[in-house]
Amino acid sequence: MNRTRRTLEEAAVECRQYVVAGMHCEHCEAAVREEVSAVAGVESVEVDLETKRVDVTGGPLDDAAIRAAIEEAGYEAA
Ligand SMILES: [Cu+2]
Repeated sequence: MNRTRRTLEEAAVECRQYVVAGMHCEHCEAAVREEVSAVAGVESVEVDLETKRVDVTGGPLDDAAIRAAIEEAGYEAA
């Protein structure tokens, strides 16, 4: 067990939250998930259709690239 290394790895993980108002069904969710998942650094994408929230985890995360990916899927991130 190497505690120091583990701590550094955990510190590199960040989570960003977006609200994507146009999502209304599983097709929308899949489209956003697919585009955002393809962004460098992204490890997981959680979509909540009810609250229109998209939680992106990974690191380092590029906010502009994630927003561009959401737009690429046909939606707009707030
Ligand atoms: Cu839809």
